[in-house]
Amino acid sequence: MSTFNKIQLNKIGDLRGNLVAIESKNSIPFEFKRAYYIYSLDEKTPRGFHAHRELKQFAVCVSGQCKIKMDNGKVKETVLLDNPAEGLVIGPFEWHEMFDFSHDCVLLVLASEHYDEKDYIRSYDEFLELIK
Ligand code: T46
Repeated sequence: MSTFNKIQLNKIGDLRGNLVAIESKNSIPFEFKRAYYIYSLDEKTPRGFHAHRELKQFAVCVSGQCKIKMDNGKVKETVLLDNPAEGLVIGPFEWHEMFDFSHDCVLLVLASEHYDEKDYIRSYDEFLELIK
């Protein structure tokens, strides 16, 4: 049983292939205002290294795979994302680091708010202070 919230999405498959739909507040537990994706990633160059103050996000590897190290200040867990029909909720005050990207990795992220750099906590020491 994981501390962090992995969600299985409904995969609709037929002879033509698969389709996965993600509905705001239905497939995932929040409304999203923004989508972004990261790709052409270097296997040896991790990303992330921050937490958010308010932002809720849902990350799904729509191609390839990667790992996300999750840390809520009490529990640290590495989550493998390797299935386009499964994603991970990244909540506020969850420090996250993405790494071990496959060459074909495309990580799609749905976010509850528009981009706001002020929402980022980019210092791990500050993160630990804030969650006390
Ligand atoms: C997160 C993880 C999973 C924008 O201009 N708009 C955007 O919507 C985003 C997400 C980023 N940016 C700019 C900010 C930076 O200048 O793109 C540049 C790269 O962003 P960052 O270094 O934060 O990228 P990652 O991959 O470390 O983190 C991203 C998200 O920023 C972050 O919210 O949780 O993916």
